[in-house]
Amino acid sequence: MGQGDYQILHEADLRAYLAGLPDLKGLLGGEPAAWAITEVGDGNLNLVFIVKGARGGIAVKQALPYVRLVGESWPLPLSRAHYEYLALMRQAQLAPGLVPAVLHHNVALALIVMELLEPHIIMRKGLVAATRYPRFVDDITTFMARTLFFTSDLALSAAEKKEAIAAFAGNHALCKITEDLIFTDPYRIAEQNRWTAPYLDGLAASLREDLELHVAVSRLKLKFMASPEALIHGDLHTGSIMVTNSQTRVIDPEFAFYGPMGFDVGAVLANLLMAYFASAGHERAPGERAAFEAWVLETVEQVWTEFARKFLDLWRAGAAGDAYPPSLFPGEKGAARLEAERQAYMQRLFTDAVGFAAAKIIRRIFGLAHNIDFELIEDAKKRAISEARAVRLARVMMVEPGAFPVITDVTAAARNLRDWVPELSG
Ligand code: SR1
Ligand code: MG
Repeated sequence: MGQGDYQILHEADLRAYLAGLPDLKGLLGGEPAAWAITEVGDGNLNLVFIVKGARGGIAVKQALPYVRLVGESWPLPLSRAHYEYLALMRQAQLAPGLVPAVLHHNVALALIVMELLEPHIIMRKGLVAATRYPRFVDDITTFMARTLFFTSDLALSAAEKKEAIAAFAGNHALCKITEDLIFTDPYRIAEQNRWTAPYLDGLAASLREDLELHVAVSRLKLKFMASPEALIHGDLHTGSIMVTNSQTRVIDPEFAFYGPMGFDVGAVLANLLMAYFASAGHERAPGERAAFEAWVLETVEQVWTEFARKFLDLWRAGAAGDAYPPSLFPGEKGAARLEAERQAYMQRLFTDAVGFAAAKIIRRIFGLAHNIDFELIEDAKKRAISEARAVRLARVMMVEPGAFPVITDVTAAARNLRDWVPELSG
C-alpha cells in the first residue's frame, strides 16, 4: 500500500499497514498478529478503529469516500482528512493537551492515527447518563478562546490571516453539508428530513411556513458562508468532545474552516441545552435528574461567561493582529474607547452564538442527523415533548436573539420551559 493509493481499510489491511510503521509497531508492542483491532465508528462519516497491542493502544480514523450514514449514493471528498489533520495540528499548538495527539498521517489513505483516549467517553453519552463533568467549563472555554482568538484578525497580520483562510478554503464540501443540513433542509421539504412523527408533524409543517424563521435562518446561513473570522472547529457538539472526570479532549475537526466564531460557541451551548431538555425524557422518577439539570444550565452560563472572560483577557494582553491598530487608540481616552469596543464585539459574538445555537437545535430535531440525547428517549411521545420544548426556545432565540442580551436570559427561558406541555399532533 503506497502513498499514492487509496483503499478502504479492512482489519487485515490495517494490521499489515501498521506493522510496517516501526514507531507505531513499537508503541503497540507484541506481535502484529496478536493486536486486537475493532472498528468502533459510530459517527456519520468515517471509519474509526481501536488497535490494542501488548504495550499500548491507538485510534485510527479513515475517511470514507462517501457519507457513512447514508451510503455510497452520497460521495464526499477524502480531502476532509487533510483538513482535519491541519486543524488538529493547529489546535494542538494553540490549546495544548485539549486535542488528541496525532501519531501518523497518510494523505493518500485519508488516514489519521491518534493517541487512544482511554478511559474517555463521548460526552454526549455521559450527559444522557446524567454525569457531570467538573473540568468541562474550564477546558472547553480555554479551547474556544485560544483557537478562535489566535486565528483571528485580532492576533494575525492580514497576510497571515488570508493565507490561513486559503489553507482551509478547499474544505467547501463539508461546509456545504452544514449549509444544507443545518441552515436549509429543516425549513423545507427535504427527502432526508425526519422527526418524531406523528407528534411533531404540525411543528414540522409550521417551520416550513414560518417566514420570520426563514429570514432569520437565512441571515445565519449568510453569516456562516461569508464571515471568515477565525479557524472554527465547525462541528463542536458534545459528540465531538471526549471526557473523563479530569480531562477533556476535542476531537473530529473535519468541518474546520475559517468561519464565524459564534458557530462554535453556539454549538456548545445548543448541545448543552438539548441535554437539558432531553433530561426530562430520561428520568424514571420525577426530580431524579434535578441536580444534573441544574448543573447543565449552570454550565451553559459558565461556558459563555468564562469564554468571554478568557477571550477578552487574551485581547487585552496584547493583540498583535492588524485589526484595531493601537495607534488609533492612544492614551487613556483611547484605551477606554477600545475597551468599550471590546465589550460591543463580545455582545455581537454572543448574539451570533444565540442564533447559531438555535439553528443547531432545530436541525437535530427535524433534519437528517439526530442525536442520542433525544433518540434514546424510547417513549416517542415523551421524546416529542422534550423536543417541542427545545424547539420553542430555539425559535425565539433565532428570530429574536436580541431578546437574550445575557446568557442568564437563555437559561431562564430554558428553565421556564422545563415543564411546559406542548400541543402535539396525532
Ligand atoms: C451527513 S453528515 C451529518 C452530520 O454529521 C456530522 O457530525 C455533522 O454534524 C453533520 O452535519
Ligand atoms: Mg464528527
